[in-house]
Amino acid sequence: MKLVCAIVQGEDAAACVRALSSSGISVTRLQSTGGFLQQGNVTLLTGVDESRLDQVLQVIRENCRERNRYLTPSPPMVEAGEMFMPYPVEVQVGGATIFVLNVETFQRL
Ligand code: 2BA
Repeated sequence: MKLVCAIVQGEDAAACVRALSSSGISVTRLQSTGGFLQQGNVTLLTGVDESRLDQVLQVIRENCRERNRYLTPSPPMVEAGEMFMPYPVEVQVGGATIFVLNVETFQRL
């Protein structure tokens, strides 16, 4: 068995969960926050038999897309009379960041 941890953008999460559930794949949705942008994202946890791993990855691929986000740098210390123009920096956030882990044991009590 494999555990798929997929970090996806909030906008894609609902469609992704719907598509997984309607394919008969169990999924848990956790609210999370990206360390770099400090913006909300969603972590999906899915435990599946290895034979369905490709299907899970395909569903995620079909429902998540890349977007550009903007990060406004925080102002540095400036001397009196100096000015800081905080130009936003463009960052590409991927469709999904996916980790696939081997599951040692799986129990439903
Ligand atoms: P964030 O950490 O908020 O990162 C958002 C996007 O900012 C990243 O998109 C990447 O394009 C950029 N970025 C991240 N760290 C950077 C840095 N130190 N310098 C410059 N640019 C940086 P993605 O790579 O698609 O990642 C989307 C989200 O997936 C991340 O949100 C984070 O929550 C998660 N993630 C990505 N890689 C991870 C990893 N190795 N371990 C754990 N979580 C990860």
